[in-house]
Amino acid sequence: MPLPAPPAALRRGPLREGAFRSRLHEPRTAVVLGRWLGAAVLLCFATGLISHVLQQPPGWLRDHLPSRPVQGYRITQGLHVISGIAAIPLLGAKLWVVYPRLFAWPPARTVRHALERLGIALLLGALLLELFTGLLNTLQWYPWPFPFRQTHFWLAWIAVGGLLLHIAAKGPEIAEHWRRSKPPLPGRRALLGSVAAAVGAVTLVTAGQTVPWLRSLDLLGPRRPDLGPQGIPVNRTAAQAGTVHAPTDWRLRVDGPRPYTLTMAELLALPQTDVDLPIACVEGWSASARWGGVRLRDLLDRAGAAPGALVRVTSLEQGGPYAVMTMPHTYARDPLTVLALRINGQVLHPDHGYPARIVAPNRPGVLQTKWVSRLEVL
Ligand SMILES: Nc1nc2c(c(=O)[nH]1)N[C@H]1C(S)=C(S)[C@@H](COP(=O)(O)O)O[C@H]1N2
Ligand SMILES: [Mo]
Repeated sequence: MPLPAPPAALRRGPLREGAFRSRLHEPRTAVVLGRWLGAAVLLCFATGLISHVLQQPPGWLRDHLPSRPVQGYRITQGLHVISGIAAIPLLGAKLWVVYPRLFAWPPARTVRHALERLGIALLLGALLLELFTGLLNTLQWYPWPFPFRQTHFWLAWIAVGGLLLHIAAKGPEIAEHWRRSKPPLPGRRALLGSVAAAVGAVTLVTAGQTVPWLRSLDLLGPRRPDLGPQGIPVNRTAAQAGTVHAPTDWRLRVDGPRPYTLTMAELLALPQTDVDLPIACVEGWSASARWGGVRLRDLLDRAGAAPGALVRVTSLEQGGPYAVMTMPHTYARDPLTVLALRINGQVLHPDHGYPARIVAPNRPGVLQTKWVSRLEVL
């Protein structure tokens, strides 16, 4: 049954007959692109949840977060940013295929149709805002008044909820076009090939910010993981954090059942260890270094800490969201978790946290506290 045409006065622009001439505004192309986009969004969502939980675990999960695999967070956060960036050209292409339906007449045929369109508006709004805020976050640019992390987290649920409802509502149509049509529609392969090439290109020129063997192609990634003092990037410099001059009489204070303080010379006289661990920033870059210092658990044992104790780490930094960090025992007891005094054999640069910083395996960069002044056994 042909759909009614809009009233004569409205039959212009996208509402005139034959306004959309490409053959490719059709369901099979939408289904193929929808599958790719859906896969990217779901991967991005799952890895985003992992990041959220590692950074701010709910109470019941806190003591069960794994400190392995060592490169775990680096990989999941790398995939998060890669899949998020890939979703941008995929969403663009998908929207191009289906946008003529925006001008369907009448705008709502039935209540069900109206609800479906409302759902798509919600899904699209959430997804666009989510990808936009995420992309700007990789540039460390926060030009909005709302808190990034909570907004990004809740928008993700709206987007994925909307996506699942959309898939359910379109189920029969998706099923009908799931398999390749014969004969193939001219032009479809070329379109899909170009979209795949675009996704491949944006991935190749940005993934080098976290994938070492793609580093030389990292043309558009906001960070080069090998640029920065001592060959490692810096997110927040000592000057920005107001800790440029660590006090000359700096002491590490350790509070617990048997509190004590240590000078730098005393710290250096303790057994030292070297660990190879990455800094994996939530903003999408990561880089490995060899960190030298004292095992955190040795310092905690000396203070008489119980094995399951939670540890609070305080920075010299005044204020700032990362000045105080708590560490569950699964990280604190890990033999790879160190209070680092050296990076790649050199004394820490002030921007990397001189006099001392925390480095732990499988933890987001934001929790690798720099300029440490105090440890507390809670
Ligand atoms: N005290 C303090 N520690 C901090 C930060 C900070 O702002 N203040 N930034 C964190 C973030 S977001 C990251 S990614 C790492 C980066 O470490 P780097 O600058 O040595 O590469 O430090 C973390 N430690
Ligand atoms: Mo970070």
